[in-house]
Amino acid sequence: FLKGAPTVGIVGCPFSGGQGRTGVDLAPNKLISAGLVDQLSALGWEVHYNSQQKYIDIPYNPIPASSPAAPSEGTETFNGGSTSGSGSADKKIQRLPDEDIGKMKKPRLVSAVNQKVAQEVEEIAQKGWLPLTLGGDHSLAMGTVSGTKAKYPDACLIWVDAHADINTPLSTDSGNLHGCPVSFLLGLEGTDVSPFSEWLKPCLKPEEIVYIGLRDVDGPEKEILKKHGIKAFSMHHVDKYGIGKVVEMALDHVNPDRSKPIHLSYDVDALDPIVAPSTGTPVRGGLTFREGHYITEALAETGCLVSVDIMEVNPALLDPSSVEKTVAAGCSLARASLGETLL
Ligand code: HAR
Ligand code: MN
Ligand code: MN
Ligand code: MN
Repeated sequence: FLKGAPTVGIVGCPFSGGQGRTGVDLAPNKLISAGLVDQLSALGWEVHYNSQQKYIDIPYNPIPASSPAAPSEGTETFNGGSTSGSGSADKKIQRLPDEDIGKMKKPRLVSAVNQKVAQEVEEIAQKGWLPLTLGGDHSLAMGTVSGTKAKYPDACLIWVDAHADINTPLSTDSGNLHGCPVSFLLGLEGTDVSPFSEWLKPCLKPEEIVYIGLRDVDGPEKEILKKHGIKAFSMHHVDKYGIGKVVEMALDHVNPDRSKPIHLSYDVDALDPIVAPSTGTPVRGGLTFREGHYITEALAETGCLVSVDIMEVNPALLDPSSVEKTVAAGCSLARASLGETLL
């Protein structure tokens, strides 16, 4: 599906507004500092990397409401571009309040950021390049999958995660939109809501998604999965069949002839917390290092991967050695997805 010499466009998304903990916005810079660009070049990819300035003019406060620095009311000027490299970091921008809409937290910010991400991912995909999106929290998949689908309408989605992220604005308990991206992509009940509905069109059918790694799924999410007949391989299935068989069955479901483009959305909390401890919502009993990497290797082997997300690394959590492990896992998952061969 990709054109010309293999080229990857890295989309750094320093964004944490889809959940309540700061730090996940530091991940793109950490993954790049760990040497990801050179590592992918060494695999034979031409690598393009953006400047991460795309959120600079979004007029909503990216600081979590619980933070002492957050405005309590009205508007204020705020030093935008929290993780910018240089130059415009001191540009002052008006920040507007972003009140909850129903249960949804920071809906305007999440929507505006994802609209930009969708555009950037689509632009890269339209060139025949592979967008590699570095989150940031998993709400960003609203944008990444929309962008991929704009170029490849028949793309299927493989979602590797401890969580199903399929709550709707009606079913969510937490109100955190990183628990909801899949419901928006599917256009489930309650997702046709402003401001998302102004740009986010349902682009995914229930039979086009498959999950691997689930082990913390909310009650209402289980109902949704059942109601729409969505295929999911939980850790129970990984234990029962082994990861090799699970990936084969997952592909047989969404891509029986191995002929469709594949978008891989990888939440590092799918990995066991021993392997990837520095993440916002760790859940014990996850994928081993090898199981986690096998998935990416097997998908690379299909030659159908057209878009990859590496999400939810949070370098602000736990001790330096945990952070290093988690960042290294993020980098190696990206390399394996882009065809790093073991032998
Ligand atoms: N299901 C819970 C909620 O909706 C927690 C989900 C999110 N955690 C993630 N996403 N890291 O995969 O809030
Ligand atoms: Mn997730
Ligand atoms: Mn998760
Ligand atoms: Mn939960």
